[in-house]
Amino acid sequence: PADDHRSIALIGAPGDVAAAHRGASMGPEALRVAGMTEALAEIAGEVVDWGNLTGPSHPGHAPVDGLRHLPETATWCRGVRDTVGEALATGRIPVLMGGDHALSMGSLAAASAHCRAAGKPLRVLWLDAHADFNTPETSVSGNLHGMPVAVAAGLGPPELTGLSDATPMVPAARFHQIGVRAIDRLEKRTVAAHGLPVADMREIDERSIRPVMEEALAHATAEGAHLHVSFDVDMLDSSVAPGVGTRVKGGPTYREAQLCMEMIHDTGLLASLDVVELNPAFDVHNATAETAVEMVKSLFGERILSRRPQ
Ligand code: Z70
Ligand code: MN
Ligand code: MN
Ligand code: MN
Repeated sequence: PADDHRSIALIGAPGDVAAAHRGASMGPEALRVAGMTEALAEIAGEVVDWGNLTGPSHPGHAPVDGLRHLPETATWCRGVRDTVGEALATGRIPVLMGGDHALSMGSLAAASAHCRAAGKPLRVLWLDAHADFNTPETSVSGNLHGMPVAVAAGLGPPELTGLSDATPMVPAARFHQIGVRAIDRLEKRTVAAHGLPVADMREIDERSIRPVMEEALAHATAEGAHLHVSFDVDMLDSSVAPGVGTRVKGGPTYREAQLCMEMIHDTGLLASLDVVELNPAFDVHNATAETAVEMVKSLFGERILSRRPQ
C-alpha cells in the first residue's frame, strides 16, 4: 500500500499527570534508548523525531469532583492534539510516545478532526488491559488515564470532550478493544450500556487471537478507514511487560501480541499510533521499552520471513 512510504513523526509526550503512579513521563526517552527511531527508520523509511512536548508536572493533588488533575490533563491533551494534528495535516504518520493514556484524548481529537476534514471513516483499535471507559461518576480512583475512551465517546467533563469540535470525537461503536481483563464494577455497566466493542481475554482464550483480530479489523478494512492504534503497553501480559504503572496478569503473550501487530500492519491502514503507559520506574533494564519497540516494528511491517500472510 501507498502507506508504506509515508514518513513518520515521532512525538514525545512526557506527561504523567493523569496516572496513578508517577514515572510514565520517562517513557519517551526510554523508548528512544530502546531504539525506536532507528527501528522505524530501518523498517518504515523516513522518520523524524519531533522531540518532546512540554506541559505541567505532576501536582500530586487529590481528585476534585471525581477527577484528579483535570486542568493539567487538558493542557497536555491540547498540546498533543495540536502536534498530532500537524503531523496528520502534513501527510505523516504520527507516533505518539507517552506518557499516560489520557494523552490519547489529544491524538483522538486530532485523528477525528483530520478524518472529518478528509471525509474518511475513523476506526480505533484500543490495545489495553483496561477498558479506560470510566466517567467521574464510575471511577474509583479519579485518574483520568482510566477515562479516555469514555471522553472520546462523549462522556466526561466538557474541558475534555471539548478537545474536539465534534462530540463525540469517536463514537463508542467505532472502537474495538483487545486484551481487556480489568474493568471496574461500575465501568462494566457503562461499557454494556454504550455497546463498546470489547474482545476480553476470555474471548481471546476461547477463539484464539487470529479470528478475534480478523473481526476487529474487518470494519476498518471494508471501509478503507483511517486506523488509529492506541497501544497501552500494559495490554501485554505483566510477565512480558513489567515496566508499566498498572501490571495485570493474564494478558496476551509475546507471540499473541506480535501476531496482533502483524495483522494490523497487513491491513495497510495504520495511520496514527500511540505508545503509552510505559513506566521506566517499574521496568527491569529497559526490557519493557525494548519489547514495546519490537511490537512497533511488527506494526510497521517487520517480518520474520519475507512471505505473504497465510
Ligand atoms: C482503573 C481506573 C488504568 C491504565 C490503569 C485503571 C485505569 N480502571 N488505565 N492503567 N492504563 O483507575 O480507572
Ligand atoms: Mn508495509
Ligand atoms: Mn489504557
Ligand atoms: Mn491499561
